[in-house]
Amino acid sequence: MRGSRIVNCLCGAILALTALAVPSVLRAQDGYDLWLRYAPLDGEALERLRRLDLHPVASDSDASDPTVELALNELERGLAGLQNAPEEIPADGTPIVLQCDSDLPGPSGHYAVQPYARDSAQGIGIWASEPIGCLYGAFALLRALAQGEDPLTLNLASAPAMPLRMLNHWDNPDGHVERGYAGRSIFDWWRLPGHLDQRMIDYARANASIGINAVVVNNVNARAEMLEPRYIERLARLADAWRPYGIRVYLSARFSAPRDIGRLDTADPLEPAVRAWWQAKADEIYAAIPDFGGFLVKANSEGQPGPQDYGRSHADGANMLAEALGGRGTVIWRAFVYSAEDDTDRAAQAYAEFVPLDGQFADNVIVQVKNGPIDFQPREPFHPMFGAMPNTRLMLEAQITKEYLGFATHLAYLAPMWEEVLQSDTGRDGTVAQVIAPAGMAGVANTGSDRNWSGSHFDQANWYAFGRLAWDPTLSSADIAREWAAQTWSREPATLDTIESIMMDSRQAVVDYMTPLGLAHLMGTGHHYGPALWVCDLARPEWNPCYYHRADAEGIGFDRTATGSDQLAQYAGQVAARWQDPATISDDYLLWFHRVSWQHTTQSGRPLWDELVYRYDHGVSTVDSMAARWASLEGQIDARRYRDVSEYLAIQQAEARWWRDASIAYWQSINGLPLPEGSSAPAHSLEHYQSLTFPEAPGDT
Ligand code: GCV
Repeated sequence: MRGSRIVNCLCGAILALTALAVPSVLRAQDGYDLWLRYAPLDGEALERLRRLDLHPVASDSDASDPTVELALNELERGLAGLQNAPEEIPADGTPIVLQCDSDLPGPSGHYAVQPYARDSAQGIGIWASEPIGCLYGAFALLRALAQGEDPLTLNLASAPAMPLRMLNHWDNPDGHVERGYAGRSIFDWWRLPGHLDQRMIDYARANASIGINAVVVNNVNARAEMLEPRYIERLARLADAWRPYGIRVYLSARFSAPRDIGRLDTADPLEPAVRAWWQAKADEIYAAIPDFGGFLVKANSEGQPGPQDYGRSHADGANMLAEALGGRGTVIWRAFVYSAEDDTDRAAQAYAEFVPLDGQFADNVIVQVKNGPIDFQPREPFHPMFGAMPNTRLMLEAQITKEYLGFATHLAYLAPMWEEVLQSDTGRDGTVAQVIAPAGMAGVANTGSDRNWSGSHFDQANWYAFGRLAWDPTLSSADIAREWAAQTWSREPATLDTIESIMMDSRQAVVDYMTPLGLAHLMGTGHHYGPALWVCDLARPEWNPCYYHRADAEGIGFDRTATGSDQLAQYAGQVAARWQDPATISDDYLLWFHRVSWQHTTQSGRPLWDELVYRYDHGVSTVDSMAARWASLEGQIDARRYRDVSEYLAIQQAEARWWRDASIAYWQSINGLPLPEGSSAPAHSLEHYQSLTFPEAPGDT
């Protein structure tokens, strides 16, 4: 032990010399370490930490627990990084005492991190009532230290706001990721269970650091074979590896599995043989994975099988699976449904199908509802199901991967969008955050085999922010941005100001150059890359951009009031009242709920057509300004990541212009209006934009 410490000290000395040559903030980074870099502190924060000479210790009763061991290791690793020192435990100094079986009251995962003084000794305490709370507390302490905070003034008592903080991977067993923009799947089913890739550990650690505690490993467009013994065996290896990080595994289950792999001739949920099949399947899974979380199901949606194939309801289907799991797990049943046969407004269909079933779902069923009623658009009003099913646990589904926001090459920080939804008052049962508190939040993951995990350095912030908001939906998106940036990029206040400002402007910029004023779903068919506003002839009406914008020579927008689809009536009265009148509704939702003339006066005072063009121009100029702000950071951050982001921003600048020009060219072909004074004409003809094809676009189904 003594010998190895000496070696460590020598390594540390070499490291320290290297550090003298290159300031820590400029050391080469490839993004793999995410927000867990623990980059060396400097100045007073470093002095303070060195003076305190912190060292973690666990109480005797906790010491042998694997999760507590992870917490101790993480603290050592973090403290070493922050102090640019070797990873060794000092003999004395100030202890960080982990007490993980305390009687601190609170929900699973809660912790308190505070300094204490006992007799003449001082220390930092991490108190929790179970080991996972200690691990979360350790990460919280390191997060604070990484931002330069003084450990002796910390008071970090915290508890998760909701029990399930979940990632949904749309990863297929062959390694393709549906709507994935970061390479191939991180799950290496081919080499599992024999080989567990280190990435699986690094992934679990990253998730634990932001409180994520549940992972669905496969696509909701599920393959039945994921339920076969060979996959259960592989999943068990992952479950074993992730258990100490507090993560439970879930599977997307294909509803027709009893037929597909079970040799039954039906998957009717009321058929005894089908129920017995699922019961046996659940028992088989629990024999291998005692803490298996449960099933996520996409049923009777976009061609997936479901109970309606047999004339049964969503509740019949969900309750059958719930019975098979029993008290051991949860069925998460998705409410993302819209039907080819149903010609009512797509935005109204999920509510119409699910709200009448309120109270019919078993206790261990959660209904998972997308943030808005269409499909992860750059901006949607909150889904009207939130607050409308008081007797059903509802979970929010957000999309971390940016299917409709420019993929990984556009910088769009999504926390402001999620904050907007979470803070929306449903007018019935509190805010969306309050409605989902008994259940949780799921995020469609943006991870992949790319070295930087998320396809771009800034998309890591969306993974991070998702976890932080699921833990505490009252956090502000700006605070999360700064906290993430300080751990990921630099602690320099001016640099942080710039990065925070870029992030906070980014999502609205995307809304402005893609789908301003409440427009939606104008993206290219299938892959959803780039503008395709002119597509009007696809087989299913609601697959066409024309279905959503409804533009003609007179006007534009989707009338969802009583004179139109009346979908607005699905919201509580006070909410509907806010959006009812085209003269007073926020411009953000104008064309979502109303069809108005091109001359309609918007909240800005400008006529609609002028405002639309203004928004496009504003989106483009915001991206230009984001790129300029980023350029001002050259030399303030490491060269490789600086260049990666610069190149992506250049792509985004070009594509923002493309969106603006193609959209304006199309609208002009419909309304024949001249551009407002000062606005430049599109660079190309409409025919040019219409002729573009993208067979290489990633992430398609
Ligand atoms: C997994 C959208 C996406 C699909 C996705 C679907 C869903 O329609 O384009 O790729 O399928 O949502 O959420 O089920």
